[in-house]
Amino acid sequence: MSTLRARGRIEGLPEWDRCAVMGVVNVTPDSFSDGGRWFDTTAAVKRGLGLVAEGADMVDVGGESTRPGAPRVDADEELRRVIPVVRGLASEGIVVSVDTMRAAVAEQAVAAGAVLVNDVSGGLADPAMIPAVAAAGVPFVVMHWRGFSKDMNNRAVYADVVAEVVAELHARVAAVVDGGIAPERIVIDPGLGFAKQAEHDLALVAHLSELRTLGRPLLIAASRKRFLGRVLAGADAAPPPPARERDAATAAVSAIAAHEGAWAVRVHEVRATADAVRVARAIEGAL
Ligand code: PMM
Repeated sequence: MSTLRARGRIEGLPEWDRCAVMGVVNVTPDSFSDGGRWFDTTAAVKRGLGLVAEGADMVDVGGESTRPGAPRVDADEELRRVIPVVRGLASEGIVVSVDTMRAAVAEQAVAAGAVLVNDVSGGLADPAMIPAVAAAGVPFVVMHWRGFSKDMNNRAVYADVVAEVVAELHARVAAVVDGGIAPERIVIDPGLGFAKQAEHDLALVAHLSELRTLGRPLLIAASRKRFLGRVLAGADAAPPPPARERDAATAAVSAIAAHEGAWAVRVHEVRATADAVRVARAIEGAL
């Protein structure tokens, strides 16, 4: 089977002949890696358009920071941040994903033109999410998640992180299908950095083929995350570089993920990753 076919396709989304690039627009004052930079509608829409111009295939719009320790934002504020940006980008013909744990935000985002719901809790945070996505008939990202950001690091305890993440994702996919979302519309994501230490993230990236045994397209979101900071800091307790200096490292993961058959990678800076997935595609074509 070719990698292209193995990468999987998702009902309701365009099909790309390589790993797709999801650019990130965080409409938040406090996101882990780009917080505050796109915290107004006009700037956020412009940013999304810029990401597409640089080679993004879709844009993920979020209004709630999930950095470790982050408090929750209230639903009205999240709607106020996200919906106009979704509407603005969708009206330009962009494939828009909404990054939210709230059913109400997902529903209104779909009404505003979003075609994919990216829920970092995989439907666990809001019991209304799965029925809402099932009713909307849009694809759904099921990420591996063990609890809200404020204390998720306490849950980063694994005997075998790869086996446990695979088993927990398997259970979530079953629950999501039970809830009425078609299997052909489900994307899975190991949730790098969510209830995970650097060694857990590295082990998951090293074993993407095991995640692919779940039989669903795989989204990988390594962009600027702490584990890359840890790798770049080196061994002698030097401080990690700030998030914005982790884009080359992010592109390295993008190349690896594309080579391993990931369906898409989610990144804050698109240019290098757009090149990486195209190089991976060309190499695949030469096999
Ligand atoms: N990570 C963040 C936000 N949304 N969505 C998915 N599907 N997977 C992730 O790993 C993920 C996500 C946190 O990153 P950011 O706040 O730096 O964008």
